[in-house]
Amino acid sequence: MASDERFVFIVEWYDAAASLIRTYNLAYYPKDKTIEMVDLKTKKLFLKRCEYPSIQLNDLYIGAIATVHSRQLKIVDYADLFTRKHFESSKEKTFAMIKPDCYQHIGKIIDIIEHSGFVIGNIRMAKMSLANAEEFYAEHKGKPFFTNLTNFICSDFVVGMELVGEEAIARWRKLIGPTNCEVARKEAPNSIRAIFGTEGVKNACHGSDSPGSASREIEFFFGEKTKLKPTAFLTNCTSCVIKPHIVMEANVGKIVDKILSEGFEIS
Ligand code: 3AN
Repeated sequence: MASDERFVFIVEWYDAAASLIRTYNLAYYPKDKTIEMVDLKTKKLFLKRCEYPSIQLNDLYIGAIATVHSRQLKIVDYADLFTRKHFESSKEKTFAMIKPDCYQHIGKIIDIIEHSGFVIGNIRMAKMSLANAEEFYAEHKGKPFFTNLTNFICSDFVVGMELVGEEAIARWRKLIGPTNCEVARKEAPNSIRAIFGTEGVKNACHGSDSPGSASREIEFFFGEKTKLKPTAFLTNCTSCVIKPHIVMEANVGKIVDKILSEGFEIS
């Protein structure tokens, strides 16, 4: 690693007091794990180069939120060609979905994801309507399993995730295994579908099959125009906040699993 190597991103911070969005360059120096910020409007140093252990290289990608001194900074772009080349060659996004048959295993599946080199860039629960499910699986319209599949997908909660990592699309598909769970149990016994799936339709998880599908499916779930409704019951509930160190230590799945195995529902 070159001693002066640094990755620079353009980040935005919404300054509520002034009601405006401020933009900065956020530089990360891998050698000594330090960061530095420059205000893009005034061109002045905003944060002197310093150690900032809660930000690691894995946390830096387009769309991520980096919290620096209580400011939530949204990473919106690369600030130089070196950074763009480095990140675009290695990082990819995919869309993963835990299907209704695996509600009870959400924590276990998140745990597998956390320990397989992915960053969970975004996650939400959804209860699809039939129209949502038919739109999501539009490419399968007319196939013999389409009605079964769409009825099943809207039968209960699903969890959608944007996964970020090297070759995320291919790696997530390998991790979930063959479509048919019986085939998965024979050919890829450690895959998620082999372990948690039942048959063809009830096969535990979904994974995008191409960069185009990944963008479309991420937009479908997380885009501003998403048609998916919030799922929170808001009655007889409590709120659980999983703190950042748990995310960094890849222990979110274990906590979710504990919550579900204690008999709580997550809405
Ligand atoms: P995959 O999810 O493995 O990429 P696709 O995209 O061919 O598979 O199919 C989408 C979903 O449709 C599958 N996850 C599965 O739930 C269902 N499906 C696909 N093929 C069959 C089949 N032959 N019988 C029943 N369900 C199927």
